[in-house]
Amino acid sequence: MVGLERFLIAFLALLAICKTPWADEKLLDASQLKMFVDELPDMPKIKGYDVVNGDHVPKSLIIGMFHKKWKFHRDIPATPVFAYGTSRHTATVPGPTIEAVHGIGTHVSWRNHLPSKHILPWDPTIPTAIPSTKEGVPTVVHLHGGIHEPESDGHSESWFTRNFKQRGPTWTKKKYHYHNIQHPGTLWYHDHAMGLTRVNLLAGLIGAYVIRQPDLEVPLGLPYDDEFDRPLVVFDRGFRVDGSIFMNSTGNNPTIHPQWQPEYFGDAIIVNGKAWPYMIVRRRKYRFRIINASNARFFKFYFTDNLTFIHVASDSAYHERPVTLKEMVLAPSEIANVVVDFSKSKSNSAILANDAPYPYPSGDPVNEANSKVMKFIISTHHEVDESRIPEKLIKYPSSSSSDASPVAHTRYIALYEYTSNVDEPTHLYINGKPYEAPATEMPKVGSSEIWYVINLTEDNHPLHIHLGLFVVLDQTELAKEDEFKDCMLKYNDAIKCHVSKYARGKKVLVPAHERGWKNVYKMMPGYVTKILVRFSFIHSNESYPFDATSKPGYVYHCHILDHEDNVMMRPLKLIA
Ligand SMILES: [Cu+2]
Repeated sequence: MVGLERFLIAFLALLAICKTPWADEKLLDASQLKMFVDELPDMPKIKGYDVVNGDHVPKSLIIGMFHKKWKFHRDIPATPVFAYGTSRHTATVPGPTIEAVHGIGTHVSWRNHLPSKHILPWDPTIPTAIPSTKEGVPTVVHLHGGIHEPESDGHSESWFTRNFKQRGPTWTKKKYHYHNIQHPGTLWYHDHAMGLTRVNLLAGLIGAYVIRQPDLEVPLGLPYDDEFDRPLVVFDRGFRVDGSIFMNSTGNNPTIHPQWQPEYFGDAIIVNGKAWPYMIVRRRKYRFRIINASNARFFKFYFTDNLTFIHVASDSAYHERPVTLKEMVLAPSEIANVVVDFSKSKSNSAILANDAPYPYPSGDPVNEANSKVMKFIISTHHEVDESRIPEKLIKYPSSSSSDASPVAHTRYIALYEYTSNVDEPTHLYINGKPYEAPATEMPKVGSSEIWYVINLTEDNHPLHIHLGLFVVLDQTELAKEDEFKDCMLKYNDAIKCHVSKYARGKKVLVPAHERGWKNVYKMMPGYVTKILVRFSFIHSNESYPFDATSKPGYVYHCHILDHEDNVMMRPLKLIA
């Protein structure tokens, strides 16, 4: 036996030596990193307005994209990133938080200072922004949740490279105009360049944007100042031992798409630019604006002790009433605005944890690394907390189907995934159409529509609509899904395939905290999700003060960035 053991040890040692050239020895094992060693940073704040004689007035900002290094963790060497900031020196990952005021316009000149080559591998075989000179990194900024003109919406083909040297086919202007006349709430800005969104965000082009309306919000009594009202931008990343971001360079179907893979996941969970940070908090209420800025990872957040989330707003809009939750699922790009009352904690620390399988909902269970998000270290000192949770928040007109304006149009939006002969995904389409096919969704400015989103894939897709907000009405399982799918693959026509005959399965109630206005929602696999979409302001029902019908128009898409890039995205053209 001793001989056999010795043989086994020698064999395993040999295997370990031989293994290194095949395995990517340069990958950093996230489970080896110590958690909660970096303090949670607060990103720099930039005011999107000026104050003149006590009045708020519009402001012009210049924000650049810079190539620099960023420390994600005490023990990870500095990582090459692309970062937003007012200078290379002050640029951060995520970028600065822009604070706007309701009614006061913010103008931003987004400037590309990026190098001639990307820091991450990308795939020219999917529809991609490629400069004619093949030099430079195409970028274009989208303000997610913003209600503004098409020229400032960051259309995927309005990209530009360093110093605007190369410009995409729909590029129109250098300075974007954000009206900020919509309801107050949390938004975020991020890159949206055609076919490069997944790599540009992975590189770091992400930031929070808050629209405040103090006359409406201060009376609510919620935590509202810099110290107790904090954005938490959360995403997952993989690293190499040299500190660089790991992104695969070989696709699942390398002969079809050399690099593209259907979902990106990393094991390190980053909050405000630090892996598993800690935050020292006082024994009182804090408000967190949690933005899931991951490419593909869903989070099911919960606390490891008795703490709860008091959910006050979803995506960009408040709900009518607060909802107390033990756990909440956030898809990529979804935002939860929650209050956490640390005075309710029975201990001196709490861990914000995650339990969402990846891909969601039927992928791998979480592991030791990606099941933790951050740690709160709670002061033992009891204090008087003046902030409160009001019984009622903000009620917007038309937040349910019954009191909505008449529905102008009903649409069927089918989500498809296609696979190769080795059963690996090759691409995903909406309504069986490539992005370049002429616009088929052409809502009227000021109208409401009902969309039935039919998910014929095995994954949950967070569908995001630019410009419009929507209310999720219900989710109904498809009975005999295979039969229906066969018909859809043949005719690609939900009415011809009698969708109403199949959408008769289990009904899933929309959770209370997700019944308000949203700009992105989780479309369950094998279900039909019915949404009411509104193309006017939700707080006033008024139409837009800009021409929403102008070029280059808007888009709607899946917010799993790897899906969006290949190409679960369609044009959205508003008409008068
Ligand atoms: Cu998707």
